[in-house]
Amino acid sequence: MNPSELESRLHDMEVDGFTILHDAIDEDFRLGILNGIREIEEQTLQELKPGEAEEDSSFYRTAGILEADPLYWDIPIHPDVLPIVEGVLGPDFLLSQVSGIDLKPNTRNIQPLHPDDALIPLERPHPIPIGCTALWCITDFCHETGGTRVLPGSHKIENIDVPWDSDATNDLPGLVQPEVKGGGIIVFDHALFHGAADNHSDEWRLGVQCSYHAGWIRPYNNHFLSIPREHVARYPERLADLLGYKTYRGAIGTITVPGTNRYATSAFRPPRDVLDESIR
Ligand SMILES: O=C(O)CCC(=O)C(=O)O
Repeated sequence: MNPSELESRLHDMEVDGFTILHDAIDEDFRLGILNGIREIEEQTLQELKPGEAEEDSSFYRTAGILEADPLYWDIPIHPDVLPIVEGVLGPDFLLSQVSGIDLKPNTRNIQPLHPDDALIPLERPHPIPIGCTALWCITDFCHETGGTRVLPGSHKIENIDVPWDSDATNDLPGLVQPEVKGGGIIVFDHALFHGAADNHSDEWRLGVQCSYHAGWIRPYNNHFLSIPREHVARYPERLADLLGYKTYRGAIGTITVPGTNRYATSAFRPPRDVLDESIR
């Protein structure tokens, strides 16, 4: 990406809270991701729980894909995405999570508008960006297929004036649903209000959500690399918690393994599980 394009992309990120890279994914790579994630879905989809019907869920989430196949390693390091993310988050930003999100066809898949940093207890608007998502459109994203809706400029507002989970969010003035062909990438600030929409088409709509957060959102020491897990397994539980073997509110700091779940959940495990394994 040349410097003037980068400048214009960073201007979009600053003003609108998002930018769209059309035709950014090599076609063979796009097809590899499409077929690969569908294969993981087939192989790892969780069994229905007692009383649960397939119709109860509206999309599949496939987590842990970096460990599923080296094919996916190029997703977080896309050469056009990285400078945009660095321009927004600063140096040494980190990968937060990578997962597939596959919307079922002809289903009410609408997702409440939300910012991806909703769990971060900082007042909005944030003084500086906390994270960015690169949403890879593996199939076409548009009105028909349930393409992501975004509220331009909403990363800079204190809040939207309707409850996040109400249908009223669908009528917010200024809400747009950009048309992005399979092969495009939507990069947005985590504070931007956005959400998937109903897929009215006969095809599944696959995206890959690749999220990054600012490099300073971590402890000074890297305890996971500094202290062998087998040793931590003998530490007092409270100390292990402090080292990071406990999630933040059950959601931040989870373990992911390749796997597909229904709804919006992933194959997440709390980190304490690995300590139990170490003791066994
Ligand atoms: O798949 C989409 O269109 C958006 C997904 C999303 O925003 C989320 O799962 O947090």
